[in-house]
Amino acid sequence: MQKRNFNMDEIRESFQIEGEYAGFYPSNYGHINNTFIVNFEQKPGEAKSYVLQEINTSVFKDPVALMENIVNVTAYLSKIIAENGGDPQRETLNVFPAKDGKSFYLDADGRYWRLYNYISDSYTCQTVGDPRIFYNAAKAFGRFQCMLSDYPSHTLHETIPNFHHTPSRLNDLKTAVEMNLSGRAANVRREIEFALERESDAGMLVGLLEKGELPLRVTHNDTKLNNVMFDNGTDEGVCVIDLDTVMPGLSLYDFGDSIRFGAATAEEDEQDLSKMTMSLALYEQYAKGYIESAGKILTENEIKYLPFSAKLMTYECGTRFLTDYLNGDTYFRTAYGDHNLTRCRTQFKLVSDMEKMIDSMTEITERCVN
Ligand code: GN1
Ligand code: MG
Repeated sequence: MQKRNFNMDEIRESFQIEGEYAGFYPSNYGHINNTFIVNFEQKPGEAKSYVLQEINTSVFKDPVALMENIVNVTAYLSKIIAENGGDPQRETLNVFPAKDGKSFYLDADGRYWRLYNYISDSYTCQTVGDPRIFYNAAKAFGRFQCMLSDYPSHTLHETIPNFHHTPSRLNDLKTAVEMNLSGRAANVRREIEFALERESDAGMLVGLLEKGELPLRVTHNDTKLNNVMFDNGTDEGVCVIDLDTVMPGLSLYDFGDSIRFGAATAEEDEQDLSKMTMSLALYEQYAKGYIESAGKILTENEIKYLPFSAKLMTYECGTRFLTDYLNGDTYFRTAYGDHNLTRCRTQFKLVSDMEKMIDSMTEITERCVN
């Protein structure tokens, strides 16, 4: 069914928000959901902002279960933050219910909407300018990991099954090559080869998990730099956002994905591959911040595989971009025809570079532990 344009008046009136409506604007940095900032004036001239999101239901097939996870996890985080003397309205997302008490509003076109607090006096980053920012991001994700370390993981729904199960991501690629729905397979032989040649890496972490050599935790699973809000004054990471994929997982998924995105010297869709590599200096900042904040809960094996996880998560992400390219761009939002291919190429360039740097990454990690 072709969806009509949504009606912002109807949507915002469906939530319990105090004050006079004062307009909205789109804020789309992610590749998945549709995000808007909506403003309300509680007193004349004093606007309070909220984050309104349309949940992408072709990616998140069970939005009700997804919202149940988020309500429970954010309530849990709020409690811990308050107990530690923090401010739960700034240091975690909070769900504002719809007027019918549900955690979302379902509109007449079958679209799911949710409303969060806006983290005031803060900003996001698409790339690391100052290395200190990356160190601060690591501390924020490490803290997030620690706060959830006693959360009962079996109570969480798996919002996307096998999300970081790298072997099944590789299988998805093989299926996409076979189906060749977009007719593009012949143009990307080199990229397909690159992914297939690394098949033995794909099963490494899930293999260790199955053998009980890595612990299952509650993890964020999408630890891009732009999923941390930084304080305008101190540049500290105040709040971790984008909680759709908070599920049982490996701490290494979170560490690896952060390095993939934040230690890269160019954006995910840089066309000039010569600009794309991994910065060892940034790797060090992140490893330092993450080990300082989460080191106390990490096992020896979790530490040991930190460098490898960066390579694996980058490989997995590149494989997903390539799969989507072959499937005709149905998953990630794209801005031009070869956008997913460009993204795949930056990721595979990073993988090759990380393979050359793995010994240095290991040395740095050991230095951060001691
Ligand atoms: C998506 O929504 P966003 O942009 O934070 C994707 C991640 C990928 C990332 C690549 C639910 O994240 O897994 O690593 O794009 N999220 C989902 O930029 O698939
Ligand atoms: Mg996301």
